[in-house]
Amino acid sequence: MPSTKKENQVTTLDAVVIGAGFSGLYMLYRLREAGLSTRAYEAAGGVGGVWYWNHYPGARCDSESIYYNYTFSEELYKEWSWTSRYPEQPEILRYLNFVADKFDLRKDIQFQTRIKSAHYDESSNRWMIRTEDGESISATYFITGVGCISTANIPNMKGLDNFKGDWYHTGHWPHEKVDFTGKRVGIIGTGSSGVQAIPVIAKEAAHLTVFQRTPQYTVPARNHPYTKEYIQQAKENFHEIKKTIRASLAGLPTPPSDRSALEDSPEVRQQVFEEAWKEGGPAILFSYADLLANEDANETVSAFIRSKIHEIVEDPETAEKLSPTYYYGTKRAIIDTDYFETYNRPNVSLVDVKKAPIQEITAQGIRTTDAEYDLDVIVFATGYDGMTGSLFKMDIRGKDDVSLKDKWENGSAVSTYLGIATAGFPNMFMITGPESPSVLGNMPVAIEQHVEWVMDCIQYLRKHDMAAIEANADAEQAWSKHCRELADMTLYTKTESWYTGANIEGKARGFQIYVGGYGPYRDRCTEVAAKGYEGFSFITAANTVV
Ligand code: N01
Repeated sequence: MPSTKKENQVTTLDAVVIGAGFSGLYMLYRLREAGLSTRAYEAAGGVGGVWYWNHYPGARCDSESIYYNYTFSEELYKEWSWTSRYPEQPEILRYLNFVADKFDLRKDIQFQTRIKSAHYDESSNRWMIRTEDGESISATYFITGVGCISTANIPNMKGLDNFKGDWYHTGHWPHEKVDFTGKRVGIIGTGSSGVQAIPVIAKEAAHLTVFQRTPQYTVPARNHPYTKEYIQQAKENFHEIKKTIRASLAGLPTPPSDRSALEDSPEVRQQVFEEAWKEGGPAILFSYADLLANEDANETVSAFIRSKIHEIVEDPETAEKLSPTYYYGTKRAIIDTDYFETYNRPNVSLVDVKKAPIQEITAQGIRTTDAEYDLDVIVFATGYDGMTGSLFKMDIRGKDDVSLKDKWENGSAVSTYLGIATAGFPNMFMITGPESPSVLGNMPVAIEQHVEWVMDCIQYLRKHDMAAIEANADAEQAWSKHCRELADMTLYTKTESWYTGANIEGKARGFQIYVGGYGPYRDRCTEVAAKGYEGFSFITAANTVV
């Protein structure tokens, strides 16, 4: 439903939810179920969040589908049947539309509406939220479900406006088919998106040139269709699956090994890695306990994957160019279908743009410092301004008119309490905000935990007749410190990646994700609530702080 100009209208609601992806849909469902007047605002023309926009060729989830869904409703779980181990984007989008229909959510979602600002008014303890087309909404609770990786990073390359061909970013892919037949295509970026798109585009294009800055480790997904029996078994095990993934470290049922990679002999280790390689998916990352914590342990798996690259890629020079040197897993661990094999195709070439950087986009294509490449289409698989990008797109202001962007010093001083709340912004809740475990696992599990915690908190406020809740500055500082200390115990902070903000020009560096795992994080959040929301203050209806 396109919105119309509504400049003078103020809608009054109990809660406003931003986004209609996995987070927004479930939050809306729970708030409405609890009897709160609620509306979700969504910039896209339909539900799905990142799965609405990430329509690029080959887009697929890298968590196994029977776990990559909601588990709050047994009925929903049993009504939906996934078709393959790793779901394709169109199937995930169909699933989210199915959820929206089943729970009749669409009637409370305003599509094609971007939120411009959200300002907290201390005298009334309410948020005033404004849309880009001038509508104002006054709400008690302001809840962001904007996604951790939803603001596209289109590098500021000289000359893009002059390019005569078409160009696309993977995260804003058109919904109509982009036809690469007979075209000379260039793709920039070899992260999760590039690694998925490259093999598919290569099959269609006349020629594909991959502009690679950092080579990537990726392991075979070994995707396959599910049998009816397998799906049936998952449905029968619904309660067990739900319990296991909710208590797990990464929202998946496979428990990570408790062995060090250095405890095994090279022969045993090789066998362990070979088996994980054969199994596909994330198995290799979980094969030893210390792969992300110990440099020598990490080198064992990194070297194994490099040896596989040399086995698969026929041209030794290309294989060498494709071989990464950073610590495996410290950029997002990728799973693929025929990624390295694609470089054996005669219509694919690899350009190392670390060695010869891109100088400019010309009318005809891309010019690097040592060559010019004529192209009909350029695909930017250049990622996202993660964690804070989508929050900063809105002008969010808390007490004393302080903006979130200023409080967090444009990203260099992000601090939250539990990744859900931040001091000075009462009644604002972030679903999978910075300093929550979010992207380091199977997202729907993280999302459900946050939504349920927020819902319980709101119920608590209503039951105790409290106007607002606010994170305390000292609790927040302690949480942020804890997050940094945990991250520093891992290898994550030793690699430049979007996790550390290093992919965005001028963005401050810092690892803004809780690495302690979903299960322990859930326990901590539950404990905080059980202790009467320890670390938070309450504002009474009479506007006193208790
Ligand atoms: O983005 P990325 P993504 N010149 O930031 C390169 C999730 N996701 O969209 O590594 C040249 O990982 C950049 O190079 P470098 C998942 O969490 C999940 O692929 O910075 N190159 C890199 O190669 C993932 O982690 C799924 O040196 C430039 C690439 O672009 C996150 O989204 C699928 C450049 C960006 O990689 C982001 O993944 C897709 C420049 N100026 C995404 N700027 C699944 O579930 C950037 N690059 C499967």
